[in-house]
Formats: sequence, structure tokens, C-alpha cells
Amino acid sequence: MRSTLRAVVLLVIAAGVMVGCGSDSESSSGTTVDITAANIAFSTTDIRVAAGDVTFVVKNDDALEHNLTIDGGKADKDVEAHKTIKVKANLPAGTYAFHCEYHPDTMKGTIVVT
Ligand SMILES: [Cu+2]
Repeated sequence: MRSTLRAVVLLVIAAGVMVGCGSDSESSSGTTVDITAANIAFSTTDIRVAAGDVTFVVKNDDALEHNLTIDGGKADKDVEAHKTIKVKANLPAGTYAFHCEYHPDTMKGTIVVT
């Protein structure tokens, strides 16, 4: 009886682990670019990606709000203090300037899409 109980417990644990592994992150196509905003500056100012869907993961390490704006109306999204956001943009080949709406003088860069 005791070994049967143990087998059932192990089976339940195994099933739980399998369910946990199965629920992976959502399937995403395209490129992901990580940008960190810290000390009123972007960690990356010279971005190069392939044309198509690009997901920008913007992490704000500062205690004030930032923003990611990509020229040409490709993106415009705020990032609250100590938050991380995802911004999706479909970018055809070309060169795009990006900046933070609140600190455009110090937080800006270029995205080269090929
Ligand atoms: Cu900013």
C-alpha cells in the first residue's frame, strides 16, 4: 500500500512538472531588441535589425518615466519608472531615428533596418 501511494505522489509531481514546461512563452516571430533606459540614457543607440517584425523590450531602470518613439509613427510608448514594456513595430528596410519623448536631447539613437 505504501509504495502505491508513493507512486501516485510521484506521478502527480511529474504531471505538474510537465504542465509547467508546456506553458512556454508565446510564440513570436521576428527579432527582439533589448534596450535599457538608465541614468537618462538608452543602453543601445545604434541598433541594426533585419526588416520585418521587431519587438523592442524596453526596461526602465530610472525612477522617472521614459518613452520610446520611433520616427515615422512606427512606435510611441511610455515606460513608467522601474517597468519593462514591449513595443512591436513592423519595420521595412531603411534608417529610423528613435528617441525618448521626455529627454530627446540625451536619449536618442538610430535603427538601421536591412
Ligand atoms: Cu527619457
